[in-house]
Amino acid sequence: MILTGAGVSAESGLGTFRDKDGLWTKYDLSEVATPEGFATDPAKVHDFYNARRANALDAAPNAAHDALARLQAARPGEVLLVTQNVDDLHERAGSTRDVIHMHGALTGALCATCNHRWTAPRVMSPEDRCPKCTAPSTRPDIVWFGEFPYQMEEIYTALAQCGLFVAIGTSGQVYPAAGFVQEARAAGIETLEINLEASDGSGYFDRALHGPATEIVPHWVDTLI
Ligand code: BJW
Repeated sequence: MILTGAGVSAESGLGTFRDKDGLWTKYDLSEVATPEGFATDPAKVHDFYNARRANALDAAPNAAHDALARLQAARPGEVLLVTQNVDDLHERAGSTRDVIHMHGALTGALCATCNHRWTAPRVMSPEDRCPKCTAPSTRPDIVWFGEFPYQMEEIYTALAQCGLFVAIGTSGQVYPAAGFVQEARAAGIETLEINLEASDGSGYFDRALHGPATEIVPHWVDTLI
C-alpha cells in the first residue's frame, strides 16, 4: 500500500501545504479548509478551489506519478495507491484503478443538502444549484478538517493485509493518514518513507529514502520491478 501526499505533485508545480511558501503560509486553513469556513464565506472557499482546480488542470504528471503507474502495471491488483492529494495526476499518469482519494477530488462537486455527487465544472460558485435536488448548496467534493475521510474501511482493511507500507511526499501531520505507519508497524508490516527530508513521523518507519520524489521513486520502482 502506497500513501501519497502533496510532495509527490510538488515537482509538477502544485504547491504543498506546510513547506516554506506552502499553501498554509498564504491562506488561513480554518477559512478555506473547514465546513465552518465554507458556511462563513462560500465564495472565498470556491475561489480557493477554483484556482487549485485550474492549476491542477494545467499541471502534468511527473516521473514519480509515472513510476507508480508503471509499478501498478507490473503488479496488477497488488499495489493500492491511497492519495491525500485532490489532483488527478495519478490517474493521468495511468493509475486508472486501485487509487483511493481519501481527501476527495477537485474534479468532484457535492451537494451539501442531498449528498448527490457530480463532475465539477471548471469554475464553481455559491449560486450553483444541485442537478438533483436544485438546492443552491453545492461545494467542492473535498474532505475538510473535522470531516471523515473517504473509504476508510477499505483503507484499514488493505493496511492490515499489505506486505509493505510506503509513504511518499507527506509531512505526517494530518490524521488519520499520519497514523497509518503506526498501524502498519503494530501489524508487523514493513514500512518505508520516501520524502524530500525526514518527516515528523520518520522515526516510525523501518527505512527512509530522502530526496526529490522524481528521482527517488523511479529508482525505487526499478529495483522492485
Ligand atoms: C517532497 C517534495 C518532493 C516536498 N519530493 N517530497 C489533534 C490530534 C490529532 C488529530 C487531530 C487533532 N485535532 C484535529 C485532528 C484531526 C485532523 C488533523 O489531523 N489535524 C492536524 C492538523 C492535527 N484531521 C481531520 O480533521 C481529518 N478527519 C478526521 O480526523 O476525521 C476523524 C477520523 C478519525 C479516525 C479515523 C478516521 C477519521 C480530515 C483531514 C482533512 C485534511 N484536508 C486537507 C485539505 C483538503 C484537501 C485540499 O484542499 O487539498 O488535506 S489539509 C491538507 O493536509 C490536505 C492534505 O491532503 C493534507 C496532508 O498534507 P501533505 O500531503 O502531507 O502535505 P504537506 O505540505 O504537509 O507535506 C508535504 C511533504 O512533501 C513535506 O514533508 C515535504 O518535505 C515533502 N516534499 N517536495 C518529495 N519534490
